[in-house]
Amino acid sequence: MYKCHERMEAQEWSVVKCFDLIYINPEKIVLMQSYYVTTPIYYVNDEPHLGHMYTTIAADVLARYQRLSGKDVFFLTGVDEHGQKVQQAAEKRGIAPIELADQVVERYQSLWPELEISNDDFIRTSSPRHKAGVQAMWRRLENAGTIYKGFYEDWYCVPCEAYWTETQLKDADCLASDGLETNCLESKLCPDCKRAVEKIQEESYFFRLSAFQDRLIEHIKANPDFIAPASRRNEVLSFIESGLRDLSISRTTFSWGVPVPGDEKHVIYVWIDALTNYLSALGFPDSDQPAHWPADVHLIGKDILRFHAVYWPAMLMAAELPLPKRIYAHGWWTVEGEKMSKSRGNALRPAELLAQYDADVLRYFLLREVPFGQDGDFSFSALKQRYNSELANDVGNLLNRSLAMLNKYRDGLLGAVAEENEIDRALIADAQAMQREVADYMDKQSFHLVLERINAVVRHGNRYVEDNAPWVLAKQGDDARLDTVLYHLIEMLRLVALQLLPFMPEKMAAMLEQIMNRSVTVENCSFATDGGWGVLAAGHQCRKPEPLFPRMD
Ligand code: ME8
Repeated sequence: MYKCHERMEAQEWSVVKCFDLIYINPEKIVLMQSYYVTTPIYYVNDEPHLGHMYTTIAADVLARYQRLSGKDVFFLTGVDEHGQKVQQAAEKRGIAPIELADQVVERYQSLWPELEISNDDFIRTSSPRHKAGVQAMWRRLENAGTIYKGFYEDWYCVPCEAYWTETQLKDADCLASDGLETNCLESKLCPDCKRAVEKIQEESYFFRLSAFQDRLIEHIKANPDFIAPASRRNEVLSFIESGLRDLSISRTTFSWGVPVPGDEKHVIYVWIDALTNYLSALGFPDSDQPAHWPADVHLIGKDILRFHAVYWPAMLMAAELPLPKRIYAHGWWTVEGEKMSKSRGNALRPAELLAQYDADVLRYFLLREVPFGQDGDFSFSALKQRYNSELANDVGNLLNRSLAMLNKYRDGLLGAVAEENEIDRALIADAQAMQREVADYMDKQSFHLVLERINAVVRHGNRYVEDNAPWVLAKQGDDARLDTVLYHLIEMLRLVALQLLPFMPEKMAAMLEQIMNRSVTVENCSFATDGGWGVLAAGHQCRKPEPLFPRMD
């Protein structure tokens, strides 16, 4: 597998430049565009919660959508096992950090299939392949002259694994992130999480972050889509413009991490370690130009934007590697109006949710309820309301009544389309426009707009039923018009299910199976083969309706 621009002559390159990958086998040359999507790697000091589910589901939807679009997708998730926070959590439990990591990794690895997460790889930062990647990254930074030894004397927030200067600390705010009082007279608080920071005084290696200030500003300004949403981009720009200090990138006062090559009493700063996962999972350093790099999108939460949009691009610039195309910072969930926290004991756990709702319903709700990028509130009443109105009443009901009529009047057989009228053409045009608009929204990670747009077609379908009243046509014996109406309904529902497939893989595969009368898998389904209007032929047999979304009481 080669990156085409490296191996091809200029003239050939101009022909294929929209493709990132070229597969060469003796029979044929297949051009496929690469799509690389990542989630953050999650700390193993705590078990998975709603926030972890959210990013991973969003990444999964993108991965599934791009697979259906015919791209060569690589979807990565994993866990962040090193650092002081994990070491302290393990000490608290009286176990070794690796034992804690092994336990928590198991929780993630068993959770993701339950949520239908289709990741192509799962990276652990304790794995030899990752450690080799991190040490190689360190050497690259060192060889580029961007690392020097010094002494760090300032503040550190263990929960955020972040360094702070005295002036950045906000000791005026005495409310911790979980709303509990902290002793702010005695302790300095982290500006981000509002928990106590600790003073560090130790020998440390530094990364010349300050040297990249101008290039970072230039890159962000020249690439308006690099950081999304736009409000986050402005935040990052003003952070950089206020002046970057060199970054301490090693610690000597604990040992749970990747040793600095050639100076093993230092462990590499956990964020340098963690960020490198996006490359180590692709085979870096063995594969110097990993096939899927650069990433198309790193999905992250808003709290870890600085690490991804400042430190990571600067590291890549120093290492002379391409930058990711986009960093998207989503918002945070509260639960029933309250901030989730361990101390309040209200962190919403996936097991609790999956005991009550199908994974598909949770996936739909999380991406529908709140615009990606904004904060939002998770409430059981909102979930039930959306489910009943959009899934049970709209799409579920339309599928049921359409298939029920087709079975009642036509034994489940699609008839030929007679003359198409204005109403039919409007429905077709709407379904086709939906596909194009969904593609645009997907490119911008605007999941709620995708779902809103699909729902608009479903509502159009429900109006189409009312306007055409197939039961009247059946009574009148107007077979030609009845066949035409039923065909348009079923074909429209098929396209709706196809667009919803990345969001609700199980339910929509079931919906497509009822319509297409065959099993639907990643291998036998794509936008190219199934995305056009009119794929179903006259005489096609549909199945009997089986309700997908029974109403919730
Ligand atoms: O930050 N709503 O890991 P992590 C939405 N290891 N998202 C939330 C949330 C909430 N209430 N609470 C947390 C780390 N998150 C690092 C990442 S990547 C190289 C290293 C999100 O387990 C949070 O925004 O603490 C973050 O994106 C993610 O959970 C992982 O958090």
